[in-house]
Amino acid sequence: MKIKFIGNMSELGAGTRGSSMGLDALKIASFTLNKQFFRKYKVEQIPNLNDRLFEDIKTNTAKRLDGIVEMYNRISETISHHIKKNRFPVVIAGDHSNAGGTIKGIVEALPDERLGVIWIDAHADLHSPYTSPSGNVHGMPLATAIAEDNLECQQKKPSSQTSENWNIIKGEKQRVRPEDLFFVGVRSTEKPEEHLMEKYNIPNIKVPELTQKGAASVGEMALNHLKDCDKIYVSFDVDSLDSSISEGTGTPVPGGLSEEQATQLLVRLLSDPRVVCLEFTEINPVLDTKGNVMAETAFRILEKAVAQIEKTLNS
Ligand SMILES: [Mn+2]
Repeated sequence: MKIKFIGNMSELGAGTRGSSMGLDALKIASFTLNKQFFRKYKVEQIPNLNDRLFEDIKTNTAKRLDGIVEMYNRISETISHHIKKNRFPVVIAGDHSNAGGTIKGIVEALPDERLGVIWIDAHADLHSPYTSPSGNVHGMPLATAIAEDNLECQQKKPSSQTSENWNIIKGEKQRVRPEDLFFVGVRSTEKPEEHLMEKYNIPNIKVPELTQKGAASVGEMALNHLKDCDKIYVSFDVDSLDSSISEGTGTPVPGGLSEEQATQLLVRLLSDPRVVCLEFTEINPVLDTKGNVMAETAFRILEKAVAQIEKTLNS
């Protein structure tokens, strides 16, 4: 099995512009840090629809959802193709809405396997068009994975076109069971998301607890929690990192992980051969007030994570 790098620079789901530059920012970071990483790992790009950002927003409860429906298909086709060819996709994505397409692709490639998801993020990303205050779809990917409208907490009335498109990206059946989700670092949530986290008893290891227990043992906890899953997807939103490191991401939040904690956590998770895909997302150099610090930090974490994937694949 070999690693396959995939660039998916769609930023249709974000509320601020610039995460489509995340991969370029990582490449620049590799030059700054004098690393040959991207000489070894060539990146296959999924064509995006970011030109649609110049068009008016027609669907306020789920902005640019028509484009995101199309992206879900492009992403899932690419991801499932590589997994079927026995490759390990490492995805560098623009905004986090794309992760819903990645999950769709994994499930399409492995329809008989039970997929667990470890979501390392400041946010729960469990909103739907019925609950989202902003309408930004990067807050909704996990709701598509567990096929959840959350009507118990309904606050918005989407148009019929939005509901139709939402039903399309949710798919006909649930791709991931809610009990197979595991959160690390989630610390900025809204009521409707908290309702689902309680309802489904989704574990969330916040940073103080992680600091106390150690990042590696939290990784162990997550893997144990998903003991009944055949395969695991790890999604790393860089806003899980503490905002004092860098604000080079769409929605930075204080009280996050240190670089070392994120690295240790990912290395522990990726030592489990059940992990089939890793995604890094929401690096936004346009918002980075310190230069390219977010991408440089993410690059160092990525390099160690990928080294662990190589080790696990070769053992
Ligand atoms: Mn996220």
